[in-house]
Amino acid sequence: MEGPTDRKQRQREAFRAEDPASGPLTTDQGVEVDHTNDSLAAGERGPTLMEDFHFREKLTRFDHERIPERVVHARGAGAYGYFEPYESCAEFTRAAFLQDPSVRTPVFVRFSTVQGPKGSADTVRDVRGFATKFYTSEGNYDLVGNNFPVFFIQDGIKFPDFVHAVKPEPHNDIPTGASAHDTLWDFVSLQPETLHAIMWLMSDRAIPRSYRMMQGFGVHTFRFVNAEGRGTFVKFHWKPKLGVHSLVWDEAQECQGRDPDFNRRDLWEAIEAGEYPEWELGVQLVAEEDEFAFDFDLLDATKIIPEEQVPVRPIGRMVLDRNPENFFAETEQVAFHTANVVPGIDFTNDPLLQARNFSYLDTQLIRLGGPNFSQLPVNRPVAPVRTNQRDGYHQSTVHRGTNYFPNSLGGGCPAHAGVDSAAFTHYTERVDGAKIRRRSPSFQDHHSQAALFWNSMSDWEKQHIVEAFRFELGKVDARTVRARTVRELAKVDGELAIQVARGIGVPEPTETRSASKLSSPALSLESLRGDGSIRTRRVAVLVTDGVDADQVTSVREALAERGVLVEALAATEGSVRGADGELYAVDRALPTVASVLYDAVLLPGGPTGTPALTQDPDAMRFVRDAYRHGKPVGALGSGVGVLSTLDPEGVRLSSEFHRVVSERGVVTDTSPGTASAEFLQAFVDAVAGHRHPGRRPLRR
Ligand code: HDD
Repeated sequence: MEGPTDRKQRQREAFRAEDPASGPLTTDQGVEVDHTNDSLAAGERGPTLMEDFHFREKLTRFDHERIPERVVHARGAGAYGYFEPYESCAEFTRAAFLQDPSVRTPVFVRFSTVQGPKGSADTVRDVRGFATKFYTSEGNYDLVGNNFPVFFIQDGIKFPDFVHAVKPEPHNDIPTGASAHDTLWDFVSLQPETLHAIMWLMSDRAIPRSYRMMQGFGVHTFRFVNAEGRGTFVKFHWKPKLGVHSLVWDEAQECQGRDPDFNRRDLWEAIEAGEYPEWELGVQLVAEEDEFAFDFDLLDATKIIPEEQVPVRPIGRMVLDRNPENFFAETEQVAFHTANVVPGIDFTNDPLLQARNFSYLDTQLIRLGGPNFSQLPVNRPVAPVRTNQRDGYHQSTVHRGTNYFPNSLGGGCPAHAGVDSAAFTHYTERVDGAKIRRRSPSFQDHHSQAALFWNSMSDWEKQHIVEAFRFELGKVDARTVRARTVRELAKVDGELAIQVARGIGVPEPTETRSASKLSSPALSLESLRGDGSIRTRRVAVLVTDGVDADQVTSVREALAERGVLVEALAATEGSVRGADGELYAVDRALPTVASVLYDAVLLPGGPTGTPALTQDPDAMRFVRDAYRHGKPVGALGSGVGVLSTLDPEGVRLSSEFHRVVSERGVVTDTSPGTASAEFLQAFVDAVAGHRHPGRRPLRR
């Protein structure tokens, strides 16, 4: 991966004007401007003149630079790439982009948080949006998903209620980007259908390490339709090649201050460095005749189909390989819509999906100022567009000819597509029933799958969930809401409810049963580690005067070979003097960074020891935080001594032997000199393990 110097160079290039040779500054009307630093005035100290059309145009355009941000998912980051299927999916769907492995379909993906406004921090506890626009030969297909496979409500008519409850409270607009407040938990405790998604929200899935390291889900049951018109129910899954990894809560909170753009920057920098993120698209397929084979309703978006019951079948891969050139033009103006489907992909009667099919077009009309947003470059289909839709705000197409159907004066064009064509035909589904406003009884079990999720977690994941509930409910002022939530949790799992109750000062429930005995191992982060690659991980090496530079170089080289970004940090930028008397370059000064911005830390040694490190509070805080957050920590030679000052009991033992000791992500080797192959392998394995939650907790 490229180093910080290359990055700074690239950044400078990005700031260059589009084409410096294209000529001087002009007005919007193309009139050349010779002076934009002073407004036109009557005399050097006189009043500004109305006739300064350049001044007025410049200010007016500035005043109008903002458009309404998205009502939800306002904060996000996007990237372009491509999708290619592994093999033809013709048996199930006629969608052209899923037929031929040699055909690459361009995509644009936008990742987002939900609750916070456009300027909020990235690493909040929240659902992440994962919306993909496929520019297919048959028109645009949008898969507008999230990184959770379930949603908080079952019917879209409740969406405004849910969003009002989770958004900042109406009287003081607090909190920003957080769900830890009264109105959300009031809603949750009164609306048990939220419980399954709430379990996901309290889990580490809600604080992803990277957009590149999270799953995506279409959530709803959709329908594939093949060329014969046969339908098959389908659920979509994106699986990241790098595995699914999360932050820990303390770290996520600190990141909000240290780098509010943590996830956006990560995506941007990886793509700039040529480390293109990749996901596999998988489908769960259910034959139409098996619609009622489950103990939940396939139309209920608060339910998953456990992978152990219906395996996920990989059908293709997506690679993101290009950053947008202009955030506003592309990422801000991209307009997704669940009803953007192509022939071969259709809806089901899921009432949440049906509501979304109304809401997205409606929201784009107001957000993008009228009906012509599909002409914006990021939204424009690659398939030809021929409609009789005309005019409206910001029309940029110069239409010619007739604008109605049928016509004879325009030669009958555009005509209906022929019967054998690629035209979209809605799936033929028989529908009959009384006109009612009532939830189906098949949607009424709100607890079994919340319990299934809980049962599927490892011990440390359960621990994090309990701590998250305690944190969130601990911020709720209304005791009645805390108590009611715990009573609801007791219907999911008594043990969980008791543990939560103990942390928030409400009566412990007496019920200790669980709503389900089932579990789905595929849901645990333990089973989603990916291919073990450590590419793009960031490792900090703390250096001081007297450091063994050869040792650092050998570790750096070994990690760089594996695609890891290594940065040398010291009290100040510039360089330190190594034990051999040579200067060793420092990439960043410790006061400008923090352990939460790295995945692992290495403490090298030096023949005279590295006492300076233990004297530097920034360095010691760095190591302490990495240790507390369960990150891989490597220490060599006298670096082991630095580590043992933090956790004498945990590290002392291992430092007594001149050999490599690797325990819960702490890898030490007290032998002097170059790092051994054994140490390097153990450290690489620890980094691949990502997080080592079993480590003895350290106090701050
Ligand atoms: Fe939504 C945006 C995902 C339920 C109404 N939604 C939005 C985005 C994502 C999702 C990823 C951001 C798209 C972007 O990056 O521009 N939403 C979901 C998922 C849902 C869901 C996975 C449940 C399965 N949404 C949902 C419901 C409604 C909406 C039930 C309304 C009935 N969603 C919207 C919206 C937004 C939106 C108001 C705001 C901005 C936008 O559409 O473009 O229309």
